[in-house]
Amino acid sequence: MTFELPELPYSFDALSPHIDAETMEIHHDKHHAGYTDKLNSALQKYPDLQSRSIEDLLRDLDSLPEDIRKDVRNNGGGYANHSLFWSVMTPHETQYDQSLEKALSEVFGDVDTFKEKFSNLALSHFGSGWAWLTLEKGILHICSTPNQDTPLMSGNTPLLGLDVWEHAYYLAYQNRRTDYIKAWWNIVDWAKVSDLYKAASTKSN
Ligand code: MN3
Repeated sequence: MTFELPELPYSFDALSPHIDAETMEIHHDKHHAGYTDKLNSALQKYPDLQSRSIEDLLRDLDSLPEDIRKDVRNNGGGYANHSLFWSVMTPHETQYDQSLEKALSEVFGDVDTFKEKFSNLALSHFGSGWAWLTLEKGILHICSTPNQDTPLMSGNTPLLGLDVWEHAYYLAYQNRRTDYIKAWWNIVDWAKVSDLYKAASTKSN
């Protein structure tokens, strides 16, 4: 068994004007496909590992053979991060459910303050990486990770992730990461994030 590049749940131009079609096509068909291929080739030598889930591999990097650990970290991380990224965006208007709204308000004050803090984190992250909303031991947190590192590596569950690598926005926004982040909120799939929150909080209870 090998890992497969998930299909985008919408067309390349569906998220436009917030994310343009050309960026989506290159990002999915080249970048995400590249991480997928490189992950599979790293695992080729180790058929036993191919049956493990990507979450499982990333949660336990130290248990992997040293010669592929870095490749699984970078490309497995890239594989998992982008799979989540496509799934938490949508061209349709969505609403968060009450349990997520309540949890966000408990931690951050209200949803707008959460968005502001998350945006600031995404903006101030130096270089390539991701901004995250995670569930850690039943509590919502925001954090950022460098490169393709993922909260899964620390045993936490990512609920929402924003790719701040330049390849995610440079064609349309050039150096204006602020504008990209601001536009991205228009295409967040709150229904999906609410579902992920429910699933993760059921598991951690
Ligand atoms: Mn990317």
